[in-house]
Amino acid sequence: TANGDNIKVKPHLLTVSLEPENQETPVHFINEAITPEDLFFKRNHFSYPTASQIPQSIRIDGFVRRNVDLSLQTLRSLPAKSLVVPLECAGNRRALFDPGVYGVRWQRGAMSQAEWKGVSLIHLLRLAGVKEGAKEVVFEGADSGEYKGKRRAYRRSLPLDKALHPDTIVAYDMNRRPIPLKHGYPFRLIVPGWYAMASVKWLQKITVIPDTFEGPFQTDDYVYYPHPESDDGKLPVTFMKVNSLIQYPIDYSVLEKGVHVIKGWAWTGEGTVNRVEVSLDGARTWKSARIRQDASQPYSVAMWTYQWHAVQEGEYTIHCRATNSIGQSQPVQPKWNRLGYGYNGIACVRVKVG
Ligand code: MTE
Ligand code: MO
Repeated sequence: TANGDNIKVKPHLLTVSLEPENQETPVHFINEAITPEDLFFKRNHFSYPTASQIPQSIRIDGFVRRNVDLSLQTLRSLPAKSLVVPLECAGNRRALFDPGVYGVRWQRGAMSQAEWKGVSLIHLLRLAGVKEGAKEVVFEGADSGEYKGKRRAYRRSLPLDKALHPDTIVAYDMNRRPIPLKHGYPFRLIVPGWYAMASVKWLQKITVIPDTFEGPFQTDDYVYYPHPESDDGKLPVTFMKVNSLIQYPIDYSVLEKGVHVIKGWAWTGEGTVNRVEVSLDGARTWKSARIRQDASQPYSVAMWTYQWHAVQEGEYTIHCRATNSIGQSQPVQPKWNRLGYGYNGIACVRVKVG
């Protein structure tokens, strides 16, 4: 039985741009649920913060009873929570949109998964005392630079209910070690279920506000614009869409006749993955795959497998399709949008048997 674990390759991060540094994970070669640090994708809007810009503490201010400064030591002394959470860039697979769109030309690897440990944001906000009438919480990273003609910091907001969800955490560990510099050391917001633009790295300021936040990374970018020119019908990018990928076999490979364990990942930002189907006949008929997911980690990517008896020589197109517990499934063609977010079209690989 072949399942790809025996393929002798040493994968590497694929550089999409050097400055700022944007790199894809070789998703096909990650055999575990956790992506090792050296293969974790990177997505940056600016240069990395310099040593003197790295935050020493997090300030909580705005519409609160008292301002609070939290050091790493204080955070580590508070009750901790560990969650396995995938980060997927909203622009993952943008290069697959047809007609094409502008933006970083991500293929399939603008996603990775880690175990994040930190403190629930709600505990920290309680220390500051959120005032009645608060509406959103704004998160500021320590990185900044020129963006559309102005000097900008990376800032994003969350509606109060998402900010107060106990699984929204301020993380300090990634895969049981301090978060690496490039992934947000020393503090990073983790927003399970949302596309990764929400998970602000190098978190230095948390500001509670009584109105709605506007900013280039909130109300210009990370917005679905359904039309090529007008802004009509625009919607903010929030939850990850239900999605999946095939890790084995690899596109364009030749397989020996026999049993092959087709495998891959499936994930969703809302609900849980409750079905993965595989097609071996060009998406005409579908069969259920076996899903393996740790019940204690509801946000984790689900690993799926399907035993294929490849008895007939020939060329095959293998598709996979995931469905979540609220009945959403992957489309053949996802909704086109001007900035190319949320691509979750059904994926396929083409192989030859014999
Ligand atoms: N946080 C800050 N401070 N600056 C950024 O540019 N990029 C966001 C998010 N958080 C970003 C950020 C986006 S769009 C993504 S996809 C993820 O970080 C990427 O996280 P990673 O580089 O750890 O993979
Ligand atoms: Mo992103």
